[in-house]
Amino acid sequence: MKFWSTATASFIGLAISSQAFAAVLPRCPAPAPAEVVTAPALEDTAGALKPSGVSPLLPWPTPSKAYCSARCRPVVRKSWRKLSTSEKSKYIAAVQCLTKKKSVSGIPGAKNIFDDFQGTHSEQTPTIHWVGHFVLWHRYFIATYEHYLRNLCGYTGAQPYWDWEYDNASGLDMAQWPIFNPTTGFGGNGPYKNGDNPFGIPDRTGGGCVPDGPFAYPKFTVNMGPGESTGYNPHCLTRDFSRPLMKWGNQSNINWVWDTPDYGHFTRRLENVPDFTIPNIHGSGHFGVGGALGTIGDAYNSPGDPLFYLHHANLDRVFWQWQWQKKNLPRSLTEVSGPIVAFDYNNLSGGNVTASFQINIGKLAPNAPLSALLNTQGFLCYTYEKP
Ligand SMILES: *[C@@H]1O[C@H](CO)[C@@H](O)[C@H](O)[C@H]1NC(C)=O
Ligand SMILES: *[C@@H]1O[C@H](CO)[C@@H](O)[C@H](O)[C@H]1NC(C)=O
Ligand SMILES: *[C@@H]1O[C@H](CO)[C@@H](O)[C@H](O)[C@H]1NC(C)=O
Ligand SMILES: *[C@@H]1O[C@H](CO)[C@@H](O)[C@H](O)[C@H]1NC(C)=O
Ligand SMILES: [Cu+2]
Repeated sequence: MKFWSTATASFIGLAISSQAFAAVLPRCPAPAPAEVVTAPALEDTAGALKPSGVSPLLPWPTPSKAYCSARCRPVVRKSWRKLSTSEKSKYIAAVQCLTKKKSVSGIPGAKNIFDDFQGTHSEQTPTIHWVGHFVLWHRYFIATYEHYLRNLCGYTGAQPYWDWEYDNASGLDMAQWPIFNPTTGFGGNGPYKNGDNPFGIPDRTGGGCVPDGPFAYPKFTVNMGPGESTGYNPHCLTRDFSRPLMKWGNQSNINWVWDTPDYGHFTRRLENVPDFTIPNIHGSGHFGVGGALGTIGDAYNSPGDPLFYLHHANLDRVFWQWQWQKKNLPRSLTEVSGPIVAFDYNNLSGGNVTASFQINIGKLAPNAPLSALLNTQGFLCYTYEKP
């Protein structure tokens, strides 16, 4: 089964201007020796990291001016459930701030920066899933969102993650999980609504507008979608809990993804296959929360649910743990593989990605080669709290 037509890969990389990339980022704080890891030589990627076409709203450092090198302390991403109430509300306020900043992407339906992220994902959906660069495209996307929260909206924390494997193991029903709390979290399920369920999502329980929390309509609107159109179509955030699919996000399924010898096999297990009878941890947050009618279950518009960023941060953490704790560095900081064309695992049409393969997230950030994104403490600048 297919979630979208693979023929619609219409994203076009734009040409490039670099002048906006002056050093504007905050100065690095004092080093914290315990956290320091030696980054691979950034010269390897110098010149390869080109800003794309248009000046992004916020500058990124060039590799030679990486604002966070081995001398610098990365921001530490924490689990949502471990944030204080005040930290949670500051994160939510920063997300709300993004929805008030004028759009820069040129995507037709995008009115604000939050929409720019959703629209950028939507435009590229057919070319960034079931490919070798899936995990690094999403890593860059989340890091850019974190960058905007911090540098455009005054947020001083790191992007939090949602460790669904912990919530699942807690024994609480998902309606009780802290992430869905209407006061200190992202609000809960939508009311049950009849609707199409072409892929046969099991036990769907919602589908209507999320009625509570900070992202209830009309305080918050999803401005594009559903589906592949990026035209302006403001509507409510929807969720459609499916408990059987949410359960995919458990520790034994993470262990199965970790039990892989190289990058290509790792990323393939992370996504697994688009089949709702076969578990995959990437699908847990998308379809456990989004079901058939929920925003985060819409392959194009899933970033329209602010939870997307916490779900993908957790997948990124699973990747980070595999890189740093399960595998031999520096191999996991240099090696990439997997198809350029979606599902082309036999290399019939497009070949495999290489380290110089460019990730493009439109006007939100400069293009970056995969080689610059493998390390979270080089061009990027974050790490994860030790579990
Ligand atoms: C979490 O996983 C356990 C074990 O698979 C399961 O028994 C439990 O029902 C799950 N919890 C939820 C809320 O899905
Ligand atoms: C995790 O989920 C898989 C199915 O997706 C199931 O077979 C396995 O028993 C679960 N593990 C735990 C620890 O709940
Ligand atoms: C392409 O990558 C896959 C892993 O995703 C690997 O198994 C395969 O050998 C690679 N093919 C070539 C020709 O390098
Ligand atoms: C993919 O296959 C083509 C055709 O056999 C081959 O020329 C190319 O080198 C392969 N590329 C990779 C990266 O596997
Ligand atoms: Cu995606």
